[in-house]
Amino acid sequence: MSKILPSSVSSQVRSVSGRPAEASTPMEVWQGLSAAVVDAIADDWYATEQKYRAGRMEHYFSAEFLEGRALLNNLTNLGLVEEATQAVNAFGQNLTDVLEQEPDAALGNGGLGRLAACFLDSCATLDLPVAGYGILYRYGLFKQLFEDGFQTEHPDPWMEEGYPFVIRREEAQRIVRYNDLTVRAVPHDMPITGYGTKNVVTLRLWRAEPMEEFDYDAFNSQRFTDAIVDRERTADISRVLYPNDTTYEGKVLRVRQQYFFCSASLQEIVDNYVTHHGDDLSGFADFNSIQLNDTHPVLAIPELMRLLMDEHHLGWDQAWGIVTKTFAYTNHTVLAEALETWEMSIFDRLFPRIAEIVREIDRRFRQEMAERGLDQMRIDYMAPLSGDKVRMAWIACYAAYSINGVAALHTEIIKRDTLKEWHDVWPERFNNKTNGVTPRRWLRQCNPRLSALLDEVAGSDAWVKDLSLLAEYTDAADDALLDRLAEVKHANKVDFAAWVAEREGIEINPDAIFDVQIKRLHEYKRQLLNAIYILDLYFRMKEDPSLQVPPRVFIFGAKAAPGYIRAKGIIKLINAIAELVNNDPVISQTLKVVFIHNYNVSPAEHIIPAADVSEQISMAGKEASGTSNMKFMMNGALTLGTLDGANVEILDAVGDENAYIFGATEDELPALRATYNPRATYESVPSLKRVLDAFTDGTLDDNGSGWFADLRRSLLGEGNEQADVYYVLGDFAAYREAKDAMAVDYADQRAWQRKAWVNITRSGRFSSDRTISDYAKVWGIEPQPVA
Ligand code: GFP
Repeated sequence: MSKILPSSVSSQVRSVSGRPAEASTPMEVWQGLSAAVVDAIADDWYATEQKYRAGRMEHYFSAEFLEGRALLNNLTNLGLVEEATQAVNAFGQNLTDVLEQEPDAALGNGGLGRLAACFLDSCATLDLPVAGYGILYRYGLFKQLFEDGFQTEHPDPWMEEGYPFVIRREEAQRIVRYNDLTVRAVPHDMPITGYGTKNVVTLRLWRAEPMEEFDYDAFNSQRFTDAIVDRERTADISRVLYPNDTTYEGKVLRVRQQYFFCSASLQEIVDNYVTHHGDDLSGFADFNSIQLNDTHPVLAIPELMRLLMDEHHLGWDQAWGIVTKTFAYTNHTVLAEALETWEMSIFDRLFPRIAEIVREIDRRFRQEMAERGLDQMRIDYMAPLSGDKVRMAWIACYAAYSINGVAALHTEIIKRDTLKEWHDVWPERFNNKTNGVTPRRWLRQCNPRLSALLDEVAGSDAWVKDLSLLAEYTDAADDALLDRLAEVKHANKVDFAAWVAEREGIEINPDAIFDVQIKRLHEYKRQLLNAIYILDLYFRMKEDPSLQVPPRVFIFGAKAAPGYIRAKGIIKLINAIAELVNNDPVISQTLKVVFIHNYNVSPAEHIIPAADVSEQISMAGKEASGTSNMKFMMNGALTLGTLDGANVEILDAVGDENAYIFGATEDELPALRATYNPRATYESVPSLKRVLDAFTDGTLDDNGSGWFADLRRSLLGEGNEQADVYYVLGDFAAYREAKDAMAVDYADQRAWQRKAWVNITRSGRFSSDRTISDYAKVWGIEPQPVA
């Protein structure tokens, strides 16, 4: 392993700042140290790329890669943390301060994008020939602030000050053509290092740039705005992560983005094939497979058809034969948004040739299904085109050689419901790939204390590359070890409390139970259920001051999609409850509510090691997998959850006595719902009425927005709207019982620590290394370590 020498760090810092390293700012030191890391891996990165490009490769297409910070992750993977500490100490700087300078690369919304990032880490660690492809968004996920408890959104220009881990490859640019615009796609590569290996995976992010900087003639004729019109239209393509697509123009932009990175990536992959194997494309699928991370990259299917037919002169049947051996598709949710549909008029407007190919896919699909004997209704349901809509998921299912869900229960649901018709025709295409998370970032790096303890217990760091090794030590939990574990958790909680005090201005008690729910804000994830519990507990304590309640801190982190008003209402509600609880002189001695603003990857790294309780309370059947549940488990928090997504498998791994499971199950819900009356539940479950009435009786202030009344209405129903779609009130009593029991159990610290230890040591199957090893079998790739 090449080592970065202190002299290399200081000279990199000097070249960034133009000053002696001692006089440079922490930001300049971050830049210089990062450049030194890139320098240290450059040869290995190049060697990996050369090796991979010559053989069979997997290409991971994803509109999102939620990478977070890179420097500490790279230092951890390369075993350079000590050396970097010394290098910066040598000129009077402190590594922690330096690391805090780094912006998060927030090129994703939540679980789907973070999963892609964990996957690349595992591919690198396992030496697997994989590359990632996405978009270099200038603005990542919006920055969230709270103003009067309301979420406000602000741009996140994450690489404006320079970002050494992204390297522009001008020479590898491609041209992407739309009917109304031609643009350059310029790749920017991010090295993804693995743990204890020389292999470095490439994440290639495309940036849209104009063919010409500006229109010189227009500028010279003082038509300044006209001169830059095309430049701005082009820049729009890679400007923001998720343009608002509620309007037609927003949809056009979103489709443009999707085509942009698919076309550029495929052009490169096809060219690479020709370079290594000649221009007979018939063997393309022997060397290339492409994983479609959700439907966002599905335009790659007609685009590969176009490239094979129009540029490489294959006939339809031969091209389709290749396409159907190339693509695999992952479904991440059963919610409607996973099944993207676009107006055909958008395709006609942007790329008539792709539109034509999609129509031909549709025609042939209908013919093939008729030959198979499917009835017309079913054919109409499954066909790629429906009226003026293109159904992207259906194109994916038709073309993919493999279709997977992301947890066992979710895969069963898509086979049974969401993609049933497809499963009926091609059952062999379906398989499950339960998600995982990388133990490098989510344990080794974010929880150094626990990591050191595990090294000691296991006698080496081998568990970092094979987390299943920890299972051997489940029974090693004697009193001495559990004392150490308790010390680790307590120290993490003290650190976290200091971080919260500084960042949010709220004092919390490190001896309290830290009860955490961090994930995108969505009604199905039921942050509202958690909020209702807290308000109920508050009223119970007000009513009976002698009630014995252990100190508890309820911690939230979540962003709501800017156009999702009800989700924003839930944020405002939780902030209002926080206001009420935290300002009550008596109650606040025992309870605190903290909503961490601008939740992102790096806050998660502070929160997770300090958590006691992991809230995974989605309505059963709705959370495809969840991945924070796995991160918490690895760090010794106990799951309080429904039998949903990967919670089911977590329960299976740890046993009933080491998790707190409540609520209606997915197979019980249809019958329960048939007779469910939320209003009756509200009337009959003790104190539920009191809580919901507090939404609107002046106890909580929504600043006149009417949002709390809307939330109440969403639960109790009014007019034609279906009430309590996510069964919040239905599950409330069971949730309260489980959560109360958990708080009581916490008092027996020894028993609690034992449960935490079981969770940690049984988390092996939730390492993304396991997930990726499973995918690698489907992809037909083997480890390719560089010498
Ligand atoms: C989505 C699903 C999650 C799943 C991830 C990764 O993430 O259940 O774990 O994808 O497969 F909903 P979010 O959009 O919920 O963040």
